[in-house]
Amino acid sequence: MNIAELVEAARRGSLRATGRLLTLVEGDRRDEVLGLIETAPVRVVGITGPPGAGKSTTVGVLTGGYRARGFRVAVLAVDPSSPYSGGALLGDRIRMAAHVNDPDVLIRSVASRGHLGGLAAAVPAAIALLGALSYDVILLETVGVGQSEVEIAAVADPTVVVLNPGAGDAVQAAKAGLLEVADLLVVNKADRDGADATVRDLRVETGMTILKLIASTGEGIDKLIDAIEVHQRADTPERRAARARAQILSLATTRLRTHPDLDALAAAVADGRNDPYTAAAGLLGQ
Ligand SMILES: Nc1nc2c(ncn2[C@@H]2O[C@H](COP(=O)(O)OP(=O)(O)OP(=O)(O)O)[C@@H](O)[C@H]2O)c(=O)[nH]1
Ligand SMILES: [Mg+2]
Repeated sequence: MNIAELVEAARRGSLRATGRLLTLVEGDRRDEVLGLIETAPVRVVGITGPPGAGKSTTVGVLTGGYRARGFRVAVLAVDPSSPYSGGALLGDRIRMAAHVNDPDVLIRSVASRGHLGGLAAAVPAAIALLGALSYDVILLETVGVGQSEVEIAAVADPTVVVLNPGAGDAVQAAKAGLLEVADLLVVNKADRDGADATVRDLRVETGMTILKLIASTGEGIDKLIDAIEVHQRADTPERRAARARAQILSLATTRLRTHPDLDALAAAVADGRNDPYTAAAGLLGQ
């Protein structure tokens, strides 16, 4: 099948064709695919937080909640330590199993290595493709440990940060800059001791309203979906422009990092033949 045929098959609902197109946009045929599709607006919900906070479990129950509302759902798990296929945690597998045979749910792990331009370049293209293929919502899971390649806040609206009861999580989140990117803060595992204290601490620290969630039972998920909805309805041209600016900068930085002249310019600056100001202007083609 050529790309046009793949797009046609994906439009008719073939998950296999969609998967192959996603592989193409992650690689060196991105522009060919993007040239053939008409972009459509799609909601992107970012789910991030420390390892093990319950992000995948939250994504699982969110998927169920959105399906119950009639939405088509795509899940992109970016560089997960517990991928949805292969070595998935038993809990993940059971929770996502409800959706595995649902043609209106696509679950995809975005690999972190070996792709042109890295993840930062692959994710916006995948989002554009999925929007064109009439998905209503994309759930984007990334581990927020401070050096994530993807600036999730640039593509997601809202960015939901998932934390757990206990002082350690809030401190770690603050250190990793997670509190700054959070549009919504969730204390998951609220069945554990200390949830209310953590909610109070986070409220004092951020001034935000904190949602409590027990993702493993789904308790609190409707409130989370409602809060996501309220946030999306409040979107403004300014907020869209801020996200677009961050995306452009992220893509431009990725390109500059792999610029063919970078090594030669660096060598010239290192041995004094050039100065970094001139070299930087040269890199930007000025
Ligand atoms: N007690 C309790 N356990 C939970 C809850 N939500 C998730 N868990 C458990 O926490 C563990 C980690 O959950 P995951 O959903 O895999 O967490 P994650 O943030 O996706 O983990 P990584 O992708 O590995 O960073 C699993 O054993 C879950 O069953 C909850 O609300 N309460
Ligand atoms: Mg996970």
